Amino acid sequence: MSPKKNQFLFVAFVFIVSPLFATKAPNFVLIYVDDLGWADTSVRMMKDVKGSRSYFHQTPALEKLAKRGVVFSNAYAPAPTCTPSRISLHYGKTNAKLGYTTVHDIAAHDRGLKESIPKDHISLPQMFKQANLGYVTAHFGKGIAIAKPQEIGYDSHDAYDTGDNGNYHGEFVKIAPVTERESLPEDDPKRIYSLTETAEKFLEKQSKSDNPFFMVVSHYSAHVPHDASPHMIEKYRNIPRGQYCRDEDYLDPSEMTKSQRTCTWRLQYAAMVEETDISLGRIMDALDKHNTTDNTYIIFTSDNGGGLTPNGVLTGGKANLYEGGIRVPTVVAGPNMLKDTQCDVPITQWDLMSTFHDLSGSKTPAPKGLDGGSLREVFQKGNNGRVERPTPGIIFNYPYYAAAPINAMRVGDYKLMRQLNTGEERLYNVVEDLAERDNLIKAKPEIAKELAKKMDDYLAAVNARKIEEVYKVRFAELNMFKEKSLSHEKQKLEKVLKETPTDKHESLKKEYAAKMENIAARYDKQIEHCQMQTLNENFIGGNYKKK
Ligand SMILES: [Ca+2]
Repeated sequence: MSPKKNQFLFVAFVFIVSPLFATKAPNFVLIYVDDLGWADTSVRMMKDVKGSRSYFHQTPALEKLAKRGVVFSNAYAPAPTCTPSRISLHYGKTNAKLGYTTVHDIAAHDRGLKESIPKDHISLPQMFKQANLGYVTAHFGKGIAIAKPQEIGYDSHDAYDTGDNGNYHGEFVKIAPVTERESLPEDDPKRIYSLTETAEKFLEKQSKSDNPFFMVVSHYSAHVPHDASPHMIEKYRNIPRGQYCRDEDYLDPSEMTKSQRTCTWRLQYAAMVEETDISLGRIMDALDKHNTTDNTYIIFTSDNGGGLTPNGVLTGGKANLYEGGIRVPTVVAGPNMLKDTQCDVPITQWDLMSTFHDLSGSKTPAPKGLDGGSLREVFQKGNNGRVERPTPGIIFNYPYYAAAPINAMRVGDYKLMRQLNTGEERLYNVVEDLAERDNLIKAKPEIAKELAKKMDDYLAAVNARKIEEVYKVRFAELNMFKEKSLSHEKQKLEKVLKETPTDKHESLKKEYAAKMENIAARYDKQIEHCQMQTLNENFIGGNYKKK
């Protein structure tokens, strides 16, 4: 056999039998942090904006990831709170289309979305399965609230028997029964370390398989109640004081109120953010160890804007639609991506479904009705790339009954916000005016009109909830809760009366009458609060009196 022929046969042999020579579908690791603000990490989200990072918190692993990849300066969470963001990310569609827009979205209930799986929509893990490329999917940590991970198609998960993994799983070893609740050990604050170990084990297992994977590591950090390792808190006590730190942050925890210790203690918050970053570092190390870094996309981001420390130069935070509530720290690294680059093209988390579908190489058509576009071009070309979406912009639908209800839309450099109680509109150029100080509604009426039309057309097309409907359903819900509670007490009284001698009936009746009065008063207060909320004219906040 001639050497040439021999060589040909060898190549043919390797090509046919060795998976090493086949192009393997890439892996995806999504690190989803809870309530982490835009300027909460030590990575500048914008190279020329000083106030786009924290000068106190230290997140060296994210710095390393940023060097390996792209920092997205204009990356948006789908919503300003947890649940709607998680649902939108998982289905690649806007909250307006999915009909799930707020935490405890009562209006979603009669659309079949509450406590159930969104009907007629394909989830991320289901999309990966449909690709027929052998993807193994895993979800560890905080869930998506309306379904357990296994119910929306994840192969591997750490879901508990008692409902979806909610905030309590970042606090207790076991949730139910309530009497057996036990706090997580001191060395596992917010379950950060055990969650990391679960992810590491999954990566170890996958390293022995030829199947590509999609893994979500969904942190309970940095949601309240905050927690961190004592040694890490001490580290922050002993480094130069941070920009946002106050005297009270340097008290001994024994001198603090419970609320200070768990919700506002900024040394602890910094420590918790760093420990979350340690987790990212360990996952990056595990990928290196298994030689999978080169074929793995790592997406690091947050489900909504920061709720504690100010979001750098941005206005607002969690639960409102100023940039501080929706713009989130986002860093992505992976195969064929630019390195150490900042990309300013606006992106949102409902783009991830289209992106993963595209990058996986799936030949199965993408799920129907997606609102996102593939980020392939911006991953590879940065600001020279484009994101093609079927939807004409990034749209936020937040008809909330317990805070300022707002719809907003970002198109190009502009963002239009509309207060749903009053119809008042505000327009900002969020590129030139990051802090949204200069309302351009009078100066640029044509742009405002164009954005308003796009927003209204889209919302009408997807039959988005109107605020009036949301209030109506909320009032009905509160009245239903009130009636149920009262009737429950009444039944209890009737049962007790049957089991008790008649001479004690009068006092029992009085006791229950007082109880029922309290219950009624409690619900009446909530109903009154919601009534006042209908008068809320603000763009930020739940207090209708604030201007
Ligand atoms: Ca959140």
